[in-house]
Order: sequence, then C-alpha cells, then structure tokens
Amino acid sequence: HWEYQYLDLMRRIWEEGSERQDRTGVGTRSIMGAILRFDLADGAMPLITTKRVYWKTATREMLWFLTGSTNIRPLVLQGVKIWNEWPHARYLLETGDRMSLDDFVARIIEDDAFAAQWGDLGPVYGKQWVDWPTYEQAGEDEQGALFRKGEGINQVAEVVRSLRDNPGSRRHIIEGWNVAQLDSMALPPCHKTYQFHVAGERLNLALYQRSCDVALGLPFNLWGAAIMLRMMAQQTGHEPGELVWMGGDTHLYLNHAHLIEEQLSRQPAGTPRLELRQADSIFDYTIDDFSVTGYDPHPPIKAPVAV
Ligand code: DHF
Ligand code: TMP
Repeated sequence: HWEYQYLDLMRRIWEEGSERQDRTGVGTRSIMGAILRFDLADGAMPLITTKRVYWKTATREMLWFLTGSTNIRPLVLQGVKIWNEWPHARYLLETGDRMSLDDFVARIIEDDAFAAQWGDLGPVYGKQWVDWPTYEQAGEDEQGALFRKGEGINQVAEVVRSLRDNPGSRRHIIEGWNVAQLDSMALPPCHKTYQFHVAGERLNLALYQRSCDVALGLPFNLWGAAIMLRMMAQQTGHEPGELVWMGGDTHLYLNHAHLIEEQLSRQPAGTPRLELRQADSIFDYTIDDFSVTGYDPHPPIKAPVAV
C-alpha cells in the first residue's frame, strides 16, 4: 500500500533518528533527507488513512495562500485554527499581555483593526507566491543608489503561463524562500520550493521541504502539494502525474510518542480520490470544487503542536 512509505519513514525516524534540541525546546528525533513518491493517476491522492486528516482544512490553507493573504483572519473566519499559535505568541511577546489563545482569536474575529495589527504572519507563502517584491533602481546620489518598489511578481501565474507556452522548461518553480525577508516572517517557509515537470501528457511536481514535522505537518503538506499539482494540471491541460516529496530536516517531536505508537499499529486501507471541478483560473478555486471519495480513515489522533 502506498501509505507504507509514510509509515516506514515515521518508524525509521523514531527508531534511528538522532535526538536533538530544536528551536521550540520540545526536542526531536531527526534524519536528514527523505523522499516519498506518489502516482496521482486516476484521481488518486496521498491522503493518510491511518488517522483522520482534515483535508478540507488543508485545502482552505492552500486556497488562502493563493489569495496572497498572510493574515490569519480569513482562516479563522472559516474555522481553520492551524496558524493561530504564531501570531498569538508574537502578541504575548511584544505586548507583555497575558491574553489566552481563545480570547486572542475571538478578538481577531471581532476587531478588524486588531486583526490587521496582530493577525499577520509577515510576508509568508501567500505574499511570496503571488506578489514577490521587487526593487528598481530609481537614481543615484552621493550616498549611493536609491531604490523604489517595483511591481510584485506573481510566480503562480508565471508558472501557469510557462507550463502552457513552454512545457519543456526546467524552470517551472514557485519559491517561498525570500532571503531578504526571512526576518520579518513569523515562520520561514517549510515547504519552500515547488517545481513542475511535464512528461508528455502528464504533469509531475517535486516539493522540497526544508523542515518537516512528520506527525502533524506532513499529512497536510502531502495533501497541499497534491492539490497544487491537480489544480495546475487542470489549468494547463495535463493529466496528473507523479508527486515527489523531498524532506531536509525530517523529524518527529518527542511529545508525539503516543501518536506515533498508535499510528504505527494501524493498517492503511484504500486509496482516496479527489474529484476537482474546473475553475476559471488557478486563483478561482473554492472549497466546494473539491470532493473526496473513498476516504474511510481510522479515528483522529490529537497531538500538541510545537510553537
Ligand atoms: N509548527 C510545527 N511544529 N509543526 C507543524 O506541523 C506546523 N505547521 C504549521 C505551522 N507551524 C508548525 C502549519 N500547518 C496542524 C497542521 C498543519 C499545520 C499546523 C497545525 C495541526 O495542528 N493539525 C492537527 C489539528 C488539525 C485541526 O485542528 O484541524 C491535526 O491533528 O492534524
Ligand atoms: P523551524 O522553522 O524551526 O524549522 O520550525 C518549523 C516547524 O514546523 C518544523 O517542525 C516543521 C514544521 N512545519 C511543517 O512540518 N509543515 C508546515 O507546513 C509548516 C508551516 C511547518
């Protein structure tokens, strides 16, 4: 079964990974470098079955990136909670206030100005994908060159265009790692590079993820990459091909032991399929365009996210 790639990776990290202290203080077992491959022919999706994965949440996150938004408010309004901890942590740090996470989120919903000030994650995925900032030289004085802001670059639209006009290109890349702006991001991008590849009728995608929380993040990231491939294929007239996932620091958090032991005792079953309704452009998909069949997962397994 295709899912054993995921389960075997999890087992290998848990048994053989080197234990290390990480930024969050939780501690991980980690390996460097991992590859997973999934064939998405006939609508097949790498949607993990050994625990329930909230694929609608993961879809809403991906569609939110495509809008260019970097504020959690649109997610919160749809009931998506997965990015709340990071703006909350920044709020506590910068104000010295002790507002609870629930109160913080309630305030994000009620108060536009508060959301604008405190709900933003900085120039993360959405910003870089559809509006990568550019600078143009405007003139020079004795102090040196002066620059003014240029038009942002929509990398997603550029890739749609290049896949249609120049399928053989080796430059179909969407990059999140804007070195000059890493300091102003709540979290520098984890799933940082998407590269597409056309092989005849089929569209393939490789994702490079520099840092991967295998228990909580990876099921979402596999789904996200797979729908990115499906939307891109549909928009450019290709059949879904292969998804190749590549991890850098690929780890399990030490406080996920209960999840890992439970999940590794379960048997995967079936291959979920996605039916995707055609939208006018890559930017026009809505959650109602996505429907999944054949998904009958094991129960969810809760685990704390390391902030
Ligand atoms: N930090 C860490 N340490 N790990 C992450 O996976 C992570 N992911 C981020 C931001 N920072 C991160 C964004 N993506 C969950 C899933 C994905 C995600 C953030 C959080 C998560 O908590 N999933 C739970 C609950 C899902 C839900 O509430 O809908 C899960 O059981 O899958
Ligand atoms: P880091 O910036 O110190 O690498 O921490 C980021 C953590 O979040 C790390 O555990 C990887 C995890 N992560 C994912 O696995 N997938 C994601 O999509 C995101 C945003 C984070």
